[in-house]
Amino acid sequence: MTELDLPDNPALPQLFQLPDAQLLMWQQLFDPKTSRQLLAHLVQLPWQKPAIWMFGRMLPIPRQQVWMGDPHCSYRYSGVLFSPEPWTPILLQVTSMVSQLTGHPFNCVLLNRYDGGGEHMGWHSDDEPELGESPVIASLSLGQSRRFDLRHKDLGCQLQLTLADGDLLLMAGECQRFWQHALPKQARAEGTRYNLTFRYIAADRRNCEV
Ligand SMILES: O=C(O)CCC(=O)C(=O)O
Ligand SMILES: [Mn+2]
Repeated sequence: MTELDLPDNPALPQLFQLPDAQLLMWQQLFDPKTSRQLLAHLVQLPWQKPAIWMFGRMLPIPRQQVWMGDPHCSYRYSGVLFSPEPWTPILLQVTSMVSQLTGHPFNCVLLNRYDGGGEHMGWHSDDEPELGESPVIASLSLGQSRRFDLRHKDLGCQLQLTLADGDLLLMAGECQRFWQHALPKQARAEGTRYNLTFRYIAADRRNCEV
């Protein structure tokens, strides 16, 4: 299978009115068959649990990941430089659909895999220098539903969302400058969840291997 049957006319997104951020969510983008096909593709990717700097030590991340994108899209994350896996035709197709739907270009994707509710991602912003001044991040969830939290860095307001199979969340505007987000542990969420965060790295912002 090299092509998915992707929706060409999805419903309009929900808009969240937040200070200092533009947040849009398209719910349940895929029919069950397409979602199963995409999951079957994701399972086959070369998942890794690299060690990164956390709490002053090199520790394995509490999830698995794959970094994929155009050849220049190296990405430095918590002290480690990741070189991109080449695009698979299916993920290139999904990326192009996400770009078309959101109106933003994307040329790389961080794929995360959470095997059960103990796997998680701590509070952070996607504000690495290679992503530019105001990064636009599109986040596609598949599989197990999980809670997703956002908090404003100065105002103290919080938002809790549930991200379910096929949901696409767009974090735009100044979201990465003023807000942090996290995928907390969730004891009863036993199934595997995949999340794809689409990003854009300009060719002149590429990382140097020094
Ligand atoms: O799994 C999620 O929903 C969050 C992923 C995320 O924040 C990231 O990849 O930077
Ligand atoms: Mn993030």
